[in-house]
Amino acid sequence: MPSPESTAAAFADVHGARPVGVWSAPGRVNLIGEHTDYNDGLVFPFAIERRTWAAVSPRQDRIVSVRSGAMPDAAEASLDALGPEHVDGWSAYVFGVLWAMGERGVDLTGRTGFDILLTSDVPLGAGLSSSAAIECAVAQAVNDLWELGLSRRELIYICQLAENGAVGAPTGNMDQTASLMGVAGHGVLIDVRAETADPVALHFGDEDLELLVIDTRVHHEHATGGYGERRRSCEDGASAMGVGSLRDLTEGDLPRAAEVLDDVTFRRVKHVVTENARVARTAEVVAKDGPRAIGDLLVASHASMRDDFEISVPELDLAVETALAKGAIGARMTGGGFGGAAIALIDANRAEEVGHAVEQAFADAGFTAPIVFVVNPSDGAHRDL
Ligand code: GAF
Repeated sequence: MPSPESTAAAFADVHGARPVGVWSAPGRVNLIGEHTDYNDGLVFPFAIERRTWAAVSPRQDRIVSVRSGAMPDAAEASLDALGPEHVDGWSAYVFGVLWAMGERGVDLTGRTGFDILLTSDVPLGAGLSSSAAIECAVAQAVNDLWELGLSRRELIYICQLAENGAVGAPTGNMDQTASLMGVAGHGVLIDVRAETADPVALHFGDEDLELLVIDTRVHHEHATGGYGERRRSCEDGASAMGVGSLRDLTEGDLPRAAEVLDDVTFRRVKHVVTENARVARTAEVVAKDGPRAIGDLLVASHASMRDDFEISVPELDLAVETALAKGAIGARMTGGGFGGAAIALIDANRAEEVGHAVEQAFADAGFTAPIVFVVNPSDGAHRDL
């Protein structure tokens, strides 16, 4: 597993000197609130202990040179040519952040570039925001090195713009918010419209609970495919209902929505409206009655994504059903869908049994073996060395 020190050592091996600093940012799990962020809604993720580290030193010229432990060849771009038309591939996450800084008003003229080396233990394509972890680690590093003094809120928007504009994935900003605002032991209750991100204690450990991630290894891409299509359905639904965004609707509007909208658009809208209500309820319940009381909300969220938003896949459904059958308090798919991971909230002493049961169920169904691991709510982006 990489660490700040191993990342600095890898940098020194390549560049012949230690980096001036190492920064890191985490992946995230979303506890509840899916496809609500780009609808101005409510989301309740937490940062996980799996992180991306960025070892960085300034250069004398205008080149940004990026190496990753996974891909040893350096990718290079000039600070004069960082836009989406100049960069592609995984390094777009890095160059995209610098481009987005320029788009949001950071003056890039007269600045010098960097050498960056990245390491990570956030699994790729598992729906745990490996991309946001890269963006946020780099944004934090550049903010410090160039002494920009940008707020975490501004870094969220910069990293979201990198994802939308440079990588081309039409996402909201849940992932970047969780990665930048995470607090150990807490979920981050995000109200996208109000631009707030408040820590809420989760108390999993105090209640002898663990949060299992079941990575189905069905890979998903948000730059292509169903994610953008779902987003357009939400925008069409809001417009047909005469509101600026689905955040303006409540469950009381659903009977009218059923009359106004076609069946598919109605079910997309229903998911988002009911999911916002479930997020608000989850935050209330976890604070008042503790995490054991949120199971039904997690289960209802999964059903809504499976039946109304239609973003689950058989592997995610099987992971959820098996975990629940083995006594999980709640379980649901997490992230954008069409693959990726499910989560299960479970008594710590049953976690291993549940993991084995899911592996067996996948083998019986002829699915690729899943990867099952525990995650803990962790701190957001920071400087390590
Ligand atoms: C992905 C996106 F990046 C987020 O912005 C969010 O929309 C999520 O899917 C679905 O809730 O992680």
